[in-house]
Amino acid sequence: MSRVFSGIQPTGEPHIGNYFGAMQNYVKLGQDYGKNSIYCVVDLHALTNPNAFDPALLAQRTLDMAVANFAVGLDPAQVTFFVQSQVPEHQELSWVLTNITPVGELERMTQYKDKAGQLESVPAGLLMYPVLMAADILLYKADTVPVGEDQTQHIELTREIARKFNHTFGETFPEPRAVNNKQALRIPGVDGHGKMSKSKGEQSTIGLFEPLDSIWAKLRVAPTDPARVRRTDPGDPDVCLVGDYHKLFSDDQTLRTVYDGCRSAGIGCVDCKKLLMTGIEEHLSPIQARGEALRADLDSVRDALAQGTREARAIAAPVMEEVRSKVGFLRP
Ligand code: AQP
Repeated sequence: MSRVFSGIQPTGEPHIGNYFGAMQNYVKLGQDYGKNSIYCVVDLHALTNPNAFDPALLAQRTLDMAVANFAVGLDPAQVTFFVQSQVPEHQELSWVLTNITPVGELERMTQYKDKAGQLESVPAGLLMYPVLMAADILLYKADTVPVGEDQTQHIELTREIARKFNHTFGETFPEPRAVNNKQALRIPGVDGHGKMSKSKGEQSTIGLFEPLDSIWAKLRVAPTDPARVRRTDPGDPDVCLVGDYHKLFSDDQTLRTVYDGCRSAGIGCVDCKKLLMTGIEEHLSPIQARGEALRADLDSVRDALAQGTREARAIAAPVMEEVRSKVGFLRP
């Protein structure tokens, strides 16, 4: 049976990179796979970030992340949506997989090298992050994983871990494949410094629930094609993050206007950014309104998560039992 799995970290307000890179695909796949599309807020993963050591904040962000996913269109009655730490089988499978994963493979993961390079003391959990991610996916025998391009290497490793387990203990897991949104492989940060990322702070992100005036304040000063020194200089929208964002938010006609206008110097960067703001407002306003309605009824969000946990455990428990038997843990 074909299944979808993906997770999102409660490490801050979700941004348009998370939305176009992953969450939009959750909604699309949810329509086709129903309860076999399984999504979770990965709070265990969030602990690999030392900034998450604030118990009240972690719980709040976990709930906020559920709200965000429901606000963009995921229907908890249609899909399976839950919180990772409420299904303990994730950690149990992770431990088993840790023992068939070479440390060298983990040390060469790009995300590990990037994040570890910024820390004075590197938590072991950061190195183990991809093993826990493999456990998340394999626990549901998922074969389809909607993620941004930054996770492709981790999915490759998950495939290797599945192969190794199957080879060692007998055929058990499918080898999952990543599904990307080709338009949003790696959305750049609005500050112009690499990938948009929650952990880089608000200067990097356009938040899904960010007030429009705050988004405009960032966009107004966002770097554009450096070749456009004067208003009369032609530019290249393909090397401009505003051009990248237009591809996500603007209709075909606006896209043509700004692309042709930039190349011919017929439109200035400020006007180009104003047109982008119109698209952003059209996209984000309904999401923000749904978010507000959900926040006014958090009890129903909690109920939906509790139901999601029951549904997830109903799938995870027999798979974990199969793993325990295959590995040779004495059964009662
Ligand atoms: N800039 C991006 N462009 C496209 N996709 C992105 N994703 C994240 N940033 C971009 C995708 O969003 C999903 C959820 O991400 P995550 O929260 O689990 O972790 P992440 O990839 O590490 O995202 P962040 O925002 O950069 O979080 P922090 O800073 O907390 O680590 C994933 O599918 C990811 O690919």
